[in-house]
Amino acid sequence: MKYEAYFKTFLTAIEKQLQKVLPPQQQFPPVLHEAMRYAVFTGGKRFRPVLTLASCEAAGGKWEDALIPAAAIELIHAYSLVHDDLPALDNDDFRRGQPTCHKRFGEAMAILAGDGLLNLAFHILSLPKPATRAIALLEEISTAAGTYGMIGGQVADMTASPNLSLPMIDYISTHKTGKLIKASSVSGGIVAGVSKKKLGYITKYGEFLGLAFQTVDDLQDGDGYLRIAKPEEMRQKVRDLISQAKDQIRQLGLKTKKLEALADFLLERMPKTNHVAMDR
Ligand code: GRG
Repeated sequence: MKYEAYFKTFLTAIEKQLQKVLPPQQQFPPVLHEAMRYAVFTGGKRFRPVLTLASCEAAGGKWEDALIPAAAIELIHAYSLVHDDLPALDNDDFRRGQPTCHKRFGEAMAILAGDGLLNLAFHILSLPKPATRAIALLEEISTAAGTYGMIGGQVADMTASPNLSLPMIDYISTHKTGKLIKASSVSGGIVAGVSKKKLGYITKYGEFLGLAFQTVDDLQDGDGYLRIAKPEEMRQKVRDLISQAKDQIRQLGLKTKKLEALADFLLERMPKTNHVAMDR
């Protein structure tokens, strides 16, 4: 079964939640909200929020209770893409087959739309009850998105020497991409109120999955690990990471099928042939 069909219920609920939390397009000042909505609703697999809902369910919670952190993480992901595409960073004209946010709305508006998305994410994260749950989510997600996570990884990537070492690529991959994916999984566990031991399995699952996600991206782009390793080595690394992720999650012993399927969908996305620029 295809990803979209398998996760149809989750994907529909995530779209509904995102529609609910984003200001309506007509809300003053309308251009800002149009740009924010453009960044969120022009495609995207919703991998991270699906992971949050599936993790909550696997941890014994009601997945509907995890819709707020799921939406918040997707808002943060959308902001990171808007800012990453800016001329000062990657300078990309297209994202998901459409003009990037700054190409459509101008640079200043794209910066502000990204800021709006990030702040909206933390606003909605303050809402879950009891307040201790909101605080745990805020701590996990702000750490993953900030200096100790995505931003740190992005800066390490920008400032690394061209002769990247393995520890540096590990740092970049686990921080730029891995931490937010780990936080997506952990947030589901937090909402379910899972034990410390079980949260440990969910955390490890998220870490393995996050690194596999970035390595698949490297195989698609011929970048990152592919700068120092052969594609077949990296394909084997992805298979190992997926298998380690599944080993962790099976120890939860509850409804783990969706998390296992999510790991398998990632494996299916791995290119079977070498990236042209990196063929060796
Ligand atoms: C500029 C604040 C800031 C952060 C930059 C995450 C990031 C850090 C930059 C995005 C660029 C990038 C390609 C990162 C690698 C992670 C990755 C593969 C992102 C794409 O995620 P998908 O595949 O995208 O989930 P969709 O379109 O499905 O939402």
